[in-house]
Amino acid sequence: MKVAVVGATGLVGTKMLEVLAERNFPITELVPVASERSVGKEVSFKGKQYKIVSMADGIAAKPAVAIFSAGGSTSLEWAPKFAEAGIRVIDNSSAWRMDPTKKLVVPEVNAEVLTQDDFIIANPNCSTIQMVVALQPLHKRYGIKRVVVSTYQSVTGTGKKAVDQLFNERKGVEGEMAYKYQIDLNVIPQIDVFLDNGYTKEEMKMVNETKKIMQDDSIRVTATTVRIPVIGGHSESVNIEFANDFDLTEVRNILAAAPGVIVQDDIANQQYPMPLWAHEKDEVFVGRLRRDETQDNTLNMWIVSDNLRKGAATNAVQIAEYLSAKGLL
Ligand code: 2RA
Repeated sequence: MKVAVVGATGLVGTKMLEVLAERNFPITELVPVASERSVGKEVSFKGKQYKIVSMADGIAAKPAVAIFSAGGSTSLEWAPKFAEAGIRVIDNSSAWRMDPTKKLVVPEVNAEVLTQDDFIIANPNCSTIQMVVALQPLHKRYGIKRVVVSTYQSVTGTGKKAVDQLFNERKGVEGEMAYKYQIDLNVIPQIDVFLDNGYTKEEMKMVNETKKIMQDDSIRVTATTVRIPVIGGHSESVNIEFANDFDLTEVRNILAAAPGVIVQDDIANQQYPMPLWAHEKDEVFVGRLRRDETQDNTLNMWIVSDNLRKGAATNAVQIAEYLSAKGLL
């Protein structure tokens, strides 16, 4: 099958190529697509070199699927053109996520919503993906009323410029700033722009996308998203109020059996999820499971996942795998 990767030179695009190769996605030909300034350059995939092509040539190549990670404005302009040519688009930007006519998919949670009519499919925000993978099995069993989440997000979520800023600062070297402030030895309680309600766009993505993916507008979510000087993945402290009481051992067993989840929860041996261990893995790691002793039916947990993988590239490839398995590619 011909597969296009649009934005093939970015952090996520590069990770998409890695994941497609690792998971042996049935590719007969790769069509790397990027902006005009990258056309003609080459990317390596499974030991072969492929020349980067323009958007128009990407469409002309007629891939079965195009996985986009090229920013919202590029996706708004080009995803419809790929779709009109009969190419299914899986888009990693926020452009289509809250469009009521588009599906927002985390395969472990709601893959069943996908149909043959879906030609532009939205990949959720990284911080949302890792949270709903852990929330869904517990929602099914106990019913979630409210979620309070604080995130500790890797600079890789911003992109290469932010990673460079962190390591330049660490080396004491002047360089381009991805953030308004120093990030090394600091945390920045702002991801994306502020909205009229005092929340950031990132925080409202977690609020709104969670409801759409879990198909339950009754779930109340409030979020504080924070950038930290880490590269291995995003971490989240999550407080969940259920409609019903729960048994902690049962919670641990439900999570251990949940698709895409690995429980790392052995405080006697100081075993808990960390970006250090989650980096370059595809699972969502859950630990620090404990009852919130200040409120009935309420659980605290800690969730870590590699935001470039399950938070972006791997989730997108898993959507493509689902489409392929259903004969839709
Ligand atoms: C971030 N979740 O971490 C956003 C976009 N990747 O910056």
